Amino acid sequence: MKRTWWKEGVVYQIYPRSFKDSNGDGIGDLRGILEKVDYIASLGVDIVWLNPIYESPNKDNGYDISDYENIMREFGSLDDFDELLAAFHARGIRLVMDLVVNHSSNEHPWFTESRSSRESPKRDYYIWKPGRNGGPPNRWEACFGGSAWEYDPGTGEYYLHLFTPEQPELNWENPEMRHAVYAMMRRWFERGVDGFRMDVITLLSKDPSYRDLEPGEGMFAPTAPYIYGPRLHEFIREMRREAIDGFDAMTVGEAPGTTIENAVELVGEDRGELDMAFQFELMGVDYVAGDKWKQRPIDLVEFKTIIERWQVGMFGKAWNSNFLMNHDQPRSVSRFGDDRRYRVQSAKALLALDLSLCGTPYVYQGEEIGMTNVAFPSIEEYRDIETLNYYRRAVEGGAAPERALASIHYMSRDNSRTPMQWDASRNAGFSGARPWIGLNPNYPELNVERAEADEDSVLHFLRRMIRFRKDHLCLVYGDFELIARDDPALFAYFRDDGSERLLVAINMSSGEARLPADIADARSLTRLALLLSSAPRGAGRPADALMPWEARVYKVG
Ligand code: TEU
Ligand code: CA
Repeated sequence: MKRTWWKEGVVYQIYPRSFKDSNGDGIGDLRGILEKVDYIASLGVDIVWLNPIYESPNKDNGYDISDYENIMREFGSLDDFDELLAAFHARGIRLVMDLVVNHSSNEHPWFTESRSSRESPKRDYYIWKPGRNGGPPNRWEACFGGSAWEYDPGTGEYYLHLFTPEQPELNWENPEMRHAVYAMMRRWFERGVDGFRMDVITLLSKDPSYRDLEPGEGMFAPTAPYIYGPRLHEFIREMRREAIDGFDAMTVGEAPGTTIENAVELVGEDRGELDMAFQFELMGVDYVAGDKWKQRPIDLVEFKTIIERWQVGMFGKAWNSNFLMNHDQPRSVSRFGDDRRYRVQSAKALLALDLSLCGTPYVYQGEEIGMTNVAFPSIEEYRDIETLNYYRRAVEGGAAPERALASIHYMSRDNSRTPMQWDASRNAGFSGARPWIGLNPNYPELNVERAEADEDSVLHFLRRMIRFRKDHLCLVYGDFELIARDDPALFAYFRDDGSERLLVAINMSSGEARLPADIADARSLTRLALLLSSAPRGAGRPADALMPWEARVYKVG
């Protein structure tokens, strides 16, 4: 496969609202990020992805955009943006923005015009339909609860919204609307932006039948009538031709409903569509029947098998994105690690995993210091619309509040949205004012300043692991061969690019894990040269037994 910067780069995802507040209003902003640009560069990352920073009423924290070409007032100005972009570029860091064009805000002028009358020239920028039998046009449900259709008394029709009612779906069947989006994208590229992460990009094309879901067909099932619709690839190819070609750009599609089969089309090398995609199979590993609010214990063999399927299934055909959390997911160390007895060790193990797979690794703000889930004692401290809607529906449906809250403690998106923990000062050094959302109470001992001072911290290990990955491009481009498949604790695999062969061995448990006997025998152990271990320097450790959550990389042969 072609070699390029967005394959070899490591991405750091910043959720601006919670990263750093520079003007004391309790809300993170662009100048706050500017204050931390040297810290970001010190991680060794190459690309920063910013969650949406455009003008928005913030019903869904910026994923409801009312002006695609202006900066959200609370985050700063276009001048601040230009200064931040220049600061990143001066440090060799590229900037990827969040493109949210499956839907806009209901306060976008396009929607105001569209809903003004059935004859409005912008009516067809959105998806309007008459009711059926006195109710919505069909039985589609919105991701955040309730019907996906909102009745507009002004014009006597319903409009479609697959998220909140304040996020009306844009109508991608309308070429004028599409070309307005492409022109906007080109202007961001001309401003110097290096790429886009594309929100729910697999929803752009809907099945013209608008058929109801089949019984048991999940909201984000690959077959859902609003996922991978008949014109999706046509629209994406048109977007690439009209808005992306000609720029040295990176595109990553957030792709609900993606399987390996359809991913190879969406992001296949030379397909002329997207460069890579976020798949959600791994993020559903602890869901029960597709429901994120009903959790089951994670089975490591299943976890390993999902990763193996994507590593092998995409190899040589399409490029993977590897992530263990983002702003929609719980904190990785709490979900996949052991944030009580082995927080530091397991946070390192998870970063070692993310940074030793084939594909572009994504590290989310705070993951570099092993930030954990937060368990706010009451629903009043939560902010995320998805969480608040779930709690209300659950309690109205008869669930005990503490039961609903327990699910929220495990899975709420707010787990990843509490303020970045910079130091032990007030508000963790995030803001001089009361932050828009509560802090994780563990910030006095879990923060960047403390981590900088501890050579065995997650932070220093992340820097080591990123450097190691750059020194061993076998981890970027090499193939993937899983071993010890049924081992319930050990996650071990070979990576080989023809010029180097490495063995990655990670103890994904709080107990002991052993290298497989055939690997650990004296002969083969002598053929293994230990290049890296996440265990504290100088910690004595037996050759074939890994300490709890220890990650090792060996050179083979
Ligand atoms: O998320 C889309 C999506 O799939 C989410 O519904 C996600 O799976 C869910 O929140 C997990 O519980 C994107 C953005 O990442 C998310 O922040 C937005 O809320 C959503 O689209 C609507 O724009
Ligand atoms: Ca601020």
